[in-house]
Formats: sequence, C-alpha cells, structure tokens
Amino acid sequence: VERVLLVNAGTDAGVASIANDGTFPALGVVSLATVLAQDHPGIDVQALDGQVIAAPELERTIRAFKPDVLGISVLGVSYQTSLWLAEIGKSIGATTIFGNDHAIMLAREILKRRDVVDYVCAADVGEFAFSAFIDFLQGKRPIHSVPKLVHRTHDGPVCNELPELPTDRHRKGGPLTRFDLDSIPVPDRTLQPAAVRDSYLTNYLNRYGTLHQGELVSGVATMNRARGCARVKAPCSFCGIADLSVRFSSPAVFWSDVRAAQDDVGASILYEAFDSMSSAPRWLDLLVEGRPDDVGDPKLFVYTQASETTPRLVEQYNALGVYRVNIGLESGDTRMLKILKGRRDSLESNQQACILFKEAGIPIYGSLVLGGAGESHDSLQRTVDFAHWLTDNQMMAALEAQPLYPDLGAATGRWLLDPELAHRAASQHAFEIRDTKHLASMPSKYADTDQLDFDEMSRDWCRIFCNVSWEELLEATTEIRSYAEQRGTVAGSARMSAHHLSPH
Ligand code: B12
Ligand code: SF4
Repeated sequence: VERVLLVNAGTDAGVASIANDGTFPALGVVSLATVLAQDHPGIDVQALDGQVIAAPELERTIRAFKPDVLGISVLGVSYQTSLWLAEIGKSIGATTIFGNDHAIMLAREILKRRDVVDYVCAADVGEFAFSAFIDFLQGKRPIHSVPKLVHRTHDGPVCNELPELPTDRHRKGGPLTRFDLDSIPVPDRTLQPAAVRDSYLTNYLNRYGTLHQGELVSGVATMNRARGCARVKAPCSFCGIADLSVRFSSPAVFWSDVRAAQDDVGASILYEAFDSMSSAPRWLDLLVEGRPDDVGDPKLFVYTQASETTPRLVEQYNALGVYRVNIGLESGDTRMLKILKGRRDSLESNQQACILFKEAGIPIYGSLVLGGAGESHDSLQRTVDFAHWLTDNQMMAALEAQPLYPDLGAATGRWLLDPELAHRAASQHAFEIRDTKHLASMPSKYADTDQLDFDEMSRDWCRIFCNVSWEELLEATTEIRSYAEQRGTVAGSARMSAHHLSPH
C-alpha cells in the first residue's frame, strides 16, 4: 500500500441542502488521514471532500492519484455518490472501504449486494480501526484482528467485534475519569488540498458573512473533542447517531486542537461537533479554566439543548467564546416535543432558551422536525407559529425544517421495522397508529435492502403515524422556509429531495 485516498462523498444530486452544507469541513476523512500518516509514514495519504469538489474534478483527481486504497465516508444522502466513487476506485484497481453512519448501519446489506465495495468499517471512532486495516493489507496482521471490520466470509458478511479505541493510547485524565478521546491525535488539516480548505471559507462567507460585519473571518474548521449526549439512555425518537455514549478529550488537547486549526487553516471560526455541549457543564468549566491566555479570540459554534439551557450555561458559553449555537428545537407544540424528545421538553423551555441566547447576542441555528408520531393540524400550526416567532424576533442565524425521516438507527426507524414495538410505543406515548396494515408491510419493504428512498420512507412514516398528510408537512416546510428567507434568515432542509420544496 503506497497511496491512500480518503473521500467524503458529496450529497447525491437532487437532495435538499442544509444551511451549513459546504460551509464546514468534513473532519472524519482528515482525522483518518492524520492517524494513517502518523502510523504509516511511508504512505502517501490525502483527504478530499466531494461536498465542495465538482464530480468531474473529483474523478480526475482520483484517477490521477491512483490510490491503492480508496476509503469513502458514506451518509444516507450520499450513498449513490459513494457507489459511483467505489466504481471509479475498482476501475483503477484500488481496494475500496466504506465508513460512517450509513455504511455502519447497512454494512451487511451493502457487502451482500455491491461488488465494488470490498469492506466496511463499522467503527464510530474509525481512526485506529482504519490504521489496523492498512496493517492487514500490508500483511502485518490477520483480518480477524482488525476492529469493527465488516468483511465477506463463506457464511456471509461478519463484523470483528473488537474495541475500536486502543487502550495503550489512553492518557489518564483529571476528575472526569478518563479522557478517552485524547487518544485521537490533533488532525493535520493540511492533508486536505488548499483549494478545498479555501472553498469552505468562501461558502461560509457567502452564506453567513452578514453575521460577521466589521470582523475578519480568516478560516473555518471543524473539530471534535467530545462525543455523545445526556440522552444516551432515551434518545430523541428521530435521533440516529450511532453512538451517544459521552466521551471527552482533556482541556489541554481541546486547546491544542484549536491552536492547530489556527495554525493550519487560519481558523477563527470552529465548529465543535460534540453532539450536545450543554450536556457537559463540568467539562465546560474545565475548558474555560484551561483556556490558554495567548490563544486569541477563537469563536465556537456548538450543539446545545433547549431543556439544558440556563443563565449559567450561557455565561459558560460566553467565557468559552461560543458565538453561535445549533439547537434541535423540533416543534412548537409541547405534546409533540414530549413525544419527539422527552418529558423535560416543552414550547416554554424552547422559548426560554431562545430568549436567553438572544439576550446574550448568540444567534441560533435551529431545526424543526415536522410529522412526529401523532402530529395533528393544530400541533403543526403551532410549529409554524413558533417558526414565525423565532424569525420575527430575529433570533436565528439559520432555520431548518423538514418532514421527519425515520432513520433506521433511530427509535422511529425501529418502530417502522417492528410493528410490535410500534404498538407498544403508541400506547406508552398515547399516539394512534393510523394504518396498521401499511405498518405490517414495512419490515419486508425496508429490512432487506441497501437502497433507502428517504422521501418514500418519510411518506410511509407519515401515513402510519401522523394525523396530517405528507403534503401538508411539505406545505408547512415551504411556509417556514419562505417566511424566514423573506426576512433575511438562511433556510435549509435535510434528508428530502429538493424538488419537493416549491419555488419561493
Ligand atoms: C459536523 C457534521 C456535519 C458537517 C460536516 C459534514 C461531514 N460530512 O462531516 C456539515 C454541517 C457540513 C454536515 C452536513 C451534513 N450532514 Co452532518 N453531521 C455532522 C456531525 C454533527 C458530526 C460529524 C463529525 O464531524 N464527527 C466527528 C468526525 C471525526 O467523525 P465522523 O465524521 O463520524 O467520522 C468517523 C467515523 O464515522 C469513521 N468514518 C467516517 N468515514 C469513514 C470512512 C472510512 C473509509 C472509514 C474507515 C471510517 C470512516 O471514522 C471517522 C473518524 O473517527 C454528525 C453527527 C455525529 N455525531 O456523527 C452529523 C451527521 C453525520 N450529519 C448528518 C446529515 C444528514 C448531514 C447532511 C446529509 C444533511 C443534509 N444535507 O441533509 C449533510 C451531508 C453533507 C456531506 N455529504 O458531507 C447525519 C447523517 C445521518 C446518516 N445516517 O446518514 C448525522 C449523523 C446527524 C444526524 N443524526 O442527523 N454535517
Ligand atoms: S437529537 Fe440531539 S439531543 Fe436528541 S438524542 Fe440525539 S444528540 Fe441528543
């Protein structure tokens, strides 16, 4: 193995964009490349992002680089592009391997059906598993010792269920038990070509430049020094994130990562991809205490939860340099919020959190999920009203709205595939199953395939679980987006086809 190329597959043609698409770097491929470069210094390794490189140019680059191994980062809406990339890889003799959430969830189905995919890496933290995979290709270790590698055998695809974090790389941490994620080296962001790095900044300024008037934005970076969410035991019903267990890096490594992003790409804006920053107030204190005096004024964009937002949290965010927050607001109806998220969520807690951020001058990147189980005309209208309230009060940096997509990794997806489970959830959360016959046909439709049509799944979901039609969800989506856009707020939608959004 002399050359390894890691590519984040860009979103498939015709899929709607979220407001942040192409504005922040795909970190996974850069982090994988960093560990590989450290563990295998003889290998020429590069990371590319198909989200910001046009398809013909990406194909030319892959063919010119002639990788021995082509690793592809695959999400639900980039599966067709990923298969196209794998075909290119096979046509030039590369070994192909898929990773990331969509590939993890459908690993066996993919290997059963797609000859152009040789392996799937099912690790949530993929760096060490991938490095071990390269060792295997170089004949340095047997295949069954590569953690979380899904590979073909006579008995069908199997996954090596071994720990994905090597224990010898752990460092002992302070009061928060261990800082597991310190074992992941600070990413070398220069492993992406300069033109790719520049395009994120250009896209960011095109979309959000007005939020930074009179301020120099010199670079944008993604970082990830904590993962998981306090709701790990009872996640939001639509949340399909593969592993929500809470894991951290030490403050020292957090700030080294910030410095490296400043040095490598001049980053003044950093997107910390921790699934729920508000779930870790003690870690926030440690970050603020550990902040070096000479680190300048980096601005952080973080995920936060409305029900965990307090004046104290906002103070901590101010001290840390948080300039923007991403909140899953999801609904303007308290009953729907309890079904979608949990007992502690309500319209009131959503509004209180938004008011606190508005008073602190922190704009919100918020999203709304339309069509949770039991959605009615009234609840949908309350969400539209809430979206208007958010826009009118100028609280939003961007607003997202879309019909619920039942991710197969989420409770909603499991209900779709398991009618009995769905009936139990219906009696527990007091919602009605509207079409029992259609529900019964779902397992055979979706359990045995690697092709998931997200519009159709969302439509099926709505028919079974909602008291409104999918068309009404689309109308509400369009209404929320146009109201926001007409008032100068950036709008977006995830996991749906763009043609369903009528022009406005
Ligand atoms: C930051 C982020 C973004 C950023 C950066 C995009 C990116 N591709 O990284 C932005 C804002 C641009 C973005 C856009 C989108 N995102 Co996003 N995003 C995230 C977020 C919050 C963190 C991802 C991250 O950086 N993690 C840290 C890095 C280090 O880890 P990683 O990316 O998971 O990669 C590790 C492993 O997965 C594995 N791995 C990954 N790829 C590969 C490849 C190989 C070969 C191997 C061996 C291993 C491997 O090893 C990596 C290193 O540990 C996740 C939520 C989450 N917690 O995962 C959602 C998430 C990945 N996004 C999601 C979605 C839906 C999108 C969009 C499709 C939205 C849309 N338009 O509809 C677009 C996709 C754009 C694209 N094609 O890249 C979903 C994906 C769901 C799914 N199953 O497909 C997630 C899981 C959130 C969710 N539950 O809804 N996103
Ligand atoms: S959607 Fe967000 S808040 Fe809900 S469980 Fe997932 S990470 Fe946690």
